[in-house]
Amino acid sequence: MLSLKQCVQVLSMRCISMSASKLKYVNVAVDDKTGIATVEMNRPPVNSLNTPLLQELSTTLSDLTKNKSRGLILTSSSPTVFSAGLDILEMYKPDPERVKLFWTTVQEVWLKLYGSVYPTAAAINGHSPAGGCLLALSCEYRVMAPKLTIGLNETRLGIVAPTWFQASMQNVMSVRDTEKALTLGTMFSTDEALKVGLIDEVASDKQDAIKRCEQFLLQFAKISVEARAMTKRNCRGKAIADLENNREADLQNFLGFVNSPKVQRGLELYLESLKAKK
Ligand code: CO8
Repeated sequence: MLSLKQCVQVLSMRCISMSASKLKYVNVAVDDKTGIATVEMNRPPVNSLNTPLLQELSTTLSDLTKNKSRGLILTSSSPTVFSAGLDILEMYKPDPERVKLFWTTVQEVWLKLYGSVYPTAAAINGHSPAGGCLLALSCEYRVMAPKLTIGLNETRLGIVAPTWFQASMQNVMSVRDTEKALTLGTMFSTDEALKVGLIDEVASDKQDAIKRCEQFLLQFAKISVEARAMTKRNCRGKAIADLENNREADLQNFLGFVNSPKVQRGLELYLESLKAKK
């Protein structure tokens, strides 16, 4: 016979799988022993974050909250890329209505992930530039496979990382290192990222990264859920409130930026440089 705790776990697994069955770009698997959900971004070739992928991430994060998840491990189905960041095609020659939805969904995913009640960890199994780095930084713990790159490289595209991107980095790195990394648009190697505190551990591969994330999350099994959540809120609350109270202004700032001819030219050149690699 199942214990009460097991019944709750089975019920929550079913709820998650009901939403998960409708997802195209996100794979969700909940471990029935630990209650930890592994969420795998699955939008080949590089998990660039377009509106549908962001919407599925947002739905998944809400499902985890509803189901009182014991924890989230965020990873990627790609063997080489965690996420290539925001989909540049959503920002290049943007459709006016779609680009608004795009940015408000980026805001929504960050608010849900950075402020989640349940504990979170990123198993970074591939390169993680810009928005990919932001997703990893929004988690509470980061484990990365060797010989990869990670960073907020926005200035290299002629873009300014919003203050909440900056706050996410400053939450784990010194103010000095954050300023240097953001102004230079530094992409750190795995070893460099460990040195500056951008990641917490180096793993041998994806499975090892997931295992180490799980070990981190399991530490919370003996901690009061409420005390944990309130403490996390105290640590992260200011950055969250800053965006929650200024979402429209942040959207207008983004629209002004993305619609400027200079930024459009920069995005065009960047897209060309990606194609030219081949
Ligand atoms: N968006 C859209 N398409 C992309 C992106 C992207 N971010 N990244 C790669 N692609 C495309 C490439 O153009 C290529 O397309 P195609 O097959 O049609 O030629 C395809 O994906 C595969 O790319 P690669 O051949 O480059 O794949 P690799 O495995 O060799 O390299 C990398 C993977 C390392 C991820 C590499 O693609 C890369 O460096 N990508 C760019 C990453 C980047 O700089 N992203 C920045 C996005 S901007 C952002 O996230 C924050 C914006 C904040 C805005 C704030 C405004 C106020």
